[in-house]
Amino acid sequence: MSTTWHVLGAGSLGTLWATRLARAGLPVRLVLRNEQRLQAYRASGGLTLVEQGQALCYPVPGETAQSPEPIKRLLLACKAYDAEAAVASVAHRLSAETELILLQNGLGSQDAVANRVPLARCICASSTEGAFRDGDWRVVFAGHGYTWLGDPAHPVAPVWLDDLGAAGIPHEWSADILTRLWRKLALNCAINPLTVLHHCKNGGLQEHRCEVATLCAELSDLLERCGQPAAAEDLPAEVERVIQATAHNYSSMYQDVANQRRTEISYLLGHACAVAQRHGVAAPHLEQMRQRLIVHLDNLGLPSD
Ligand code: NAD
Ligand code: KPL
Repeated sequence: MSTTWHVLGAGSLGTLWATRLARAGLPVRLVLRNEQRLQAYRASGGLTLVEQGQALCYPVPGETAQSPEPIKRLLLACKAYDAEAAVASVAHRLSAETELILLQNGLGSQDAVANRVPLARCICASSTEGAFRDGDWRVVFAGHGYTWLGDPAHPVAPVWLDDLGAAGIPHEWSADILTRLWRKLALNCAINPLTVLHHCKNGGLQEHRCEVATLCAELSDLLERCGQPAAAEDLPAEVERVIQATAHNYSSMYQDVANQRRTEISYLLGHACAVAQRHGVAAPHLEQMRQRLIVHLDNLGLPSD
């Protein structure tokens, strides 16, 4: 009998994973915040995945976080700023046998979660898949991609990666997941805040090459001096490549701001600036960018933490 996948966070990525796992016949349960959310979910009949214009509903069973049953495998699919509180809400159900898969972008939330549940194994993920919600309990699979998974504390891959293969979730076990997370964080720091402040698509940054180059130089220096030299390799060239390849897209932070949603600033630029300070690395342009972004978010009435 396969271990049940408990999925906490019925948003874009949580639904994308839950529906594909369920479609493969694997046991999945959706963990909801409270009884009210559970009743609303049950009334909807299940989770809907829209793929290539076709919508299919999967009746994944739901439960509340407060339920007493033990959790052996937990996919934490909320935003970085919600991760610690979300895992705390199910802490009474976790044990030394529990494995957590952390889908959060950026850095900082993974350590916060691991400190909350020191006995459980925490596996970090970095994903280039794309999905968005187009209604309650409904998600559109917008961009095919890849998910890298790894455990900074333990290099051996878990056997349940087979479940991901069965579910058609493209993935790879990564022995250097921290390098991947730092590299993605650096890309996000070089691109996302500037797209918000210049109010442009990623391609619009071709008009702001100097600012991008300055941020890349500080990010590369920071990565090299905080023990992540591999994440710094050819960073400016990759940032340039991503800007070109995604020229017609709006960055995820731009979309959050445009939709009046809280951003993950503290786990991206905020984390980079905090680490720079801790290591005594000068990063004046990153810090200035963070301050400008905070003022911009404050002016829009959005949370800036
Ligand atoms: P989302 O906002 O669509 O979904 C998060 C869900 O978690 C929401 O439904 C929210 O209500 C729920 N949640 C939060 N706290 C909870 C709690 N205590 N109990 C129960 N539910 C709770 O977010 P998302 O877009 O799926 O992003 C999740 C993470 O994945 C983020 O860090 C994001 O940056 C990253 N990511 C997203 C995508 C994407 O395409 N959406 C791609 C790559 C990475
Ligand atoms: O991941 C991204 C995002 O928008 O969050 C890219 C496309 C790399 C831009 O930083």
